[in-house]
Amino acid sequence: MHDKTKSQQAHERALRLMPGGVNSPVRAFAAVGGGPLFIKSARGAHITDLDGNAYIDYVGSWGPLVLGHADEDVVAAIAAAAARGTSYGAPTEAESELAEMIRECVPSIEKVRMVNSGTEATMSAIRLARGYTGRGIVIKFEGCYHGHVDALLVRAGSGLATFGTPSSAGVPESVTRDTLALPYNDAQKFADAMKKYGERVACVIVEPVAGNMGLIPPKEGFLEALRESCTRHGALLIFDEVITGFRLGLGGAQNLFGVTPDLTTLGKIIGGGLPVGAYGGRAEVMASISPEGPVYQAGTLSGNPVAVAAGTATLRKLMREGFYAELESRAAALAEGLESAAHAAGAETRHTRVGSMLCTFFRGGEVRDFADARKCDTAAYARFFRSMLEQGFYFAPSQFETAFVSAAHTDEDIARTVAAAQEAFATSET
Ligand code: KE4
Repeated sequence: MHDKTKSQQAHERALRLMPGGVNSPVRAFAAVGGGPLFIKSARGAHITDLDGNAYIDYVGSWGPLVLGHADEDVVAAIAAAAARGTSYGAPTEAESELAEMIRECVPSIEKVRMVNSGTEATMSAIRLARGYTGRGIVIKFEGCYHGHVDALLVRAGSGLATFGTPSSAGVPESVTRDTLALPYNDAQKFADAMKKYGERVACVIVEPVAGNMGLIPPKEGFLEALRESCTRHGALLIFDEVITGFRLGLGGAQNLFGVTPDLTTLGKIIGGGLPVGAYGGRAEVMASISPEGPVYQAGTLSGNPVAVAAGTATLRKLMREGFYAELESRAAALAEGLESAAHAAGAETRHTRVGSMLCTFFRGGEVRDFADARKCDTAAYARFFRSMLEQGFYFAPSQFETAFVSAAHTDEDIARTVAAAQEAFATSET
């Protein structure tokens, strides 16, 4: 067993200072048991905890680190920018350079506004949709997570008729009464809702590839159905590409699936591990954003030169010829290895992969939506997670997340991970 004394001591100290001893809930390891690892450092595909235990990392800070940790070019760009001042609260050319790169890679983003997190991006995009259309209803899909935006912290009402009820304390019913949560991948239920409410719908927000209930790809025709109906009813289609943007290719999921949203939200990778979020889309829609238009949105550190430098340095490396092909082949090797390891051990699992995002669901049946995902044997996932951790492999501490492969993962890392999974599936009664 790894010695975790220092992490345990650090957690005891942190518990006296911060709720759960963490600054984001999933980090607390509540879903997998045992206390969280406190990290000392990371480089490439490797992360090291306070006790000196090293792991091959498939969390990658939940998606941003597609290059791996402490990429030397990204670190150098951060240092150089910081030496010129960390924030001016005034525009810089660096923001225009990053905006141009985003627009070049994601042509549907004719204009973009930078913010500091994915949550700010989705919160602002919804306000913009409501302001631009003059409508109130927002449609989202159960199991999709778009950050901790009040209006999106909703539990699906029973059936189609009832609107969302708050899924968090502190969110008043008044804030969620215009939010409708529907089953992901259910084009018929979506069509029924649009038939009933379409003319009152400001926007439909969706993860084009769902990464927050485990990894669930869109079913054939689902995204197209959202696009066609939004166009027909004058609602805006928002692709939340905070995870998939620059993860599934330079053009993200909208390019991969050939469906063009009206607005896109970005985060994670465009900050290269520093806090950058963004929302953008059709210029005529973005013209509603202050100071040009009546929809207010602001941020002290939005587009700050240090975070923008990290994002720009990252995107520049992603544009290298063959980057995604190499990433894809590594991820495919890992996914195939995990699936064959599970099969050999007779484990009841389902495996999904899109690009360098992958997931092992601990259940036998197909996983098409959140209702399916919730049937997973989360105790079996926890046993797998702990076995892999003990062997030196750090997966997400929850069944309802996605594993990420980075450019820093080597063929040897993948092979070692698969060998460890054979052990984990064989011994942890998964
Ligand atoms: P942030 O506010 O955490 O930067 O982004 C919110 C967000 C928006 N949209 C999507 C599709 C997201 O996945 C996220 C945040 N992702 C989670 C992990 N699945 C962040 C991890 C955490 O909450 O600590």
